[in-house]
Amino acid sequence: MKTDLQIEGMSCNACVGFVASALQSVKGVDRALVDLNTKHAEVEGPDYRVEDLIDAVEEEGYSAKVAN
Ligand SMILES: [Cu+2]
Repeated sequence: MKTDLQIEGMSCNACVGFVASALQSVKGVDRALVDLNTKHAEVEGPDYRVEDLIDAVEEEGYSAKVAN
């Protein structure tokens, strides 16, 4: 599956790193590409819960919603 998230609150590449590792640590996620300029994260993996993605981002202090 694949999910496009809109992320709010990122201001630099460190933020991108925090969000990317949070997303990658979610069970069932293979990879997460986070773009600072577009504020989007593209997540791919065989099986994960979208709510878990959003929770993981929020735990890092950012907010996320499904963009597609
Ligand atoms: Cu930052």
